Amino acid sequence: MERRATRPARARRHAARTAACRARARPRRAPRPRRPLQPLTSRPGRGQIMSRNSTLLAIAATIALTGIAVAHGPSSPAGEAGHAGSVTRTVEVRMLEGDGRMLFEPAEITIKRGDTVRFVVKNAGALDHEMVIDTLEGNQRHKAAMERNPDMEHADPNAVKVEPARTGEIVWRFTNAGTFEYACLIPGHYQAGMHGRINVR
Ligand SMILES: [Cu+2]
Repeated sequence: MERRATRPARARRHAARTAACRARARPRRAPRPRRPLQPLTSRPGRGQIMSRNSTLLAIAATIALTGIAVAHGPSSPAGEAGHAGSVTRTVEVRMLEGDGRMLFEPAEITIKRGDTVRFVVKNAGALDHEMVIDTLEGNQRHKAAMERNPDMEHADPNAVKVEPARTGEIVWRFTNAGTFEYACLIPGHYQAGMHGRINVR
């Protein structure tokens, strides 16, 4: 009985701690399972079994949500938050719009594994844009979440939102070789062309 009450609560607290992207953890909370009626005999009735199943479902749903939040934390296969004092390279990136397209310039960057890169991100367009560094799959998942929840705010070290005519920064350390992506996940922008490749070798 105690497990039932404390486990989802603990998972939620964990999600709150690890998820810089709070908006994602908030909206879909697993329904609180209804307490079974006091049984008249010691044998579990049908209602009690059903209730136990819904409790397990609720716990599974909470764990699934927490898993998403953890994947969104400061460290990912794409790397980890870098320290400003350890920057080994600076890369300038521009955000642009025009001819019905939105894009990053350059659209591809090659980086040496282990480098800590300071991205200086200038918004040369007329709209707000963001740059999110992640795996391709991570960005797709995140993009889908933002389509469901467009007001999502980020405080993640792998992302920066930049207003028109402003400059933002990301300091990121690339710990793994592979192909990663920087993308603007504001609904519609990725589809308009706003994504680029990062090759880490
Ligand atoms: Cu954008």
